[in-house]
Amino acid sequence: MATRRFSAGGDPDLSDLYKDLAVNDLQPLWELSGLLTPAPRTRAVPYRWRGKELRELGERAGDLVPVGRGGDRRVLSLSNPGLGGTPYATATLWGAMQYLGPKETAPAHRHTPAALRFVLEGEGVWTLVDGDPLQMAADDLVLTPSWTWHEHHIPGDTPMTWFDALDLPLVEALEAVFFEPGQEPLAPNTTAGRSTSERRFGSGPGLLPDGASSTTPLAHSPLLRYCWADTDRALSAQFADLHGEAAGTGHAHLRFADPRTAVT
Ligand code: 1HN
Repeated sequence: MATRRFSAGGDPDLSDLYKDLAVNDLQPLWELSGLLTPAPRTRAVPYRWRGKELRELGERAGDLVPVGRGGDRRVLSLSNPGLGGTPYATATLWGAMQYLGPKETAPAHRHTPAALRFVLEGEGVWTLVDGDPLQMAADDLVLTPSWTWHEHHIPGDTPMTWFDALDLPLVEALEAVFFEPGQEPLAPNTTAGRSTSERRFGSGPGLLPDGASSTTPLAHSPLLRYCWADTDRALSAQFADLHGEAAGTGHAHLRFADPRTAVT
């Protein structure tokens, strides 16, 4: 019997009923409150984690904690003070700072939560996503869709930091988390060329390989790296063009979209 007992207010018949309900793992809706609220209850609070501290603490972890089997990643998760000690930035999103040092490799694995990464500083990391090597440089956006194999490499001498966002809390709430470790990683100093993903789908606006329609059976964008040079150029062009109301706001706005469908 795992259910709550409810007060019958001195009515012996009702008390019997409530006892039997509890024995049968049932709960009376008329005694429950707070299930349906007029508006969503949000537990996460607005909070700021400062980049300076994140970077310093990441570096210290880099000196003390190896990357390898076990944690697999040297990651500091943003733990929202409103969420009672869970390692989550919000009720549905994981946010974290990842630090990888010179000549290090974070081994291959895959999981159902999807990840996106914004590179904060450095260059020279490449991430292998389902066998496709994506270079990561400052301000790039890199996607690691659900259940794709991924591993990170720094063949050179410069450490790198990037921001990881995953839908892990949401997938966990759906009881749909699966994780699988991969093969042993390639040699740490292996370098990589340009990704197939970018060669095929990153040629420019409106340019797609013939036959790559929205019906291509891929549940995620086939473009896995949105490099900052492209984003910067598009933002600058839009900014230069602002007129009327938009000029007053001074904001250029872009959406990262699946190039096949222009849907996020
Ligand atoms: C993960 O796989 C990475 O691959 C980073 O870099 C952060 C946080 C929770 C679960 C898996 C990565 C992660 C993660």
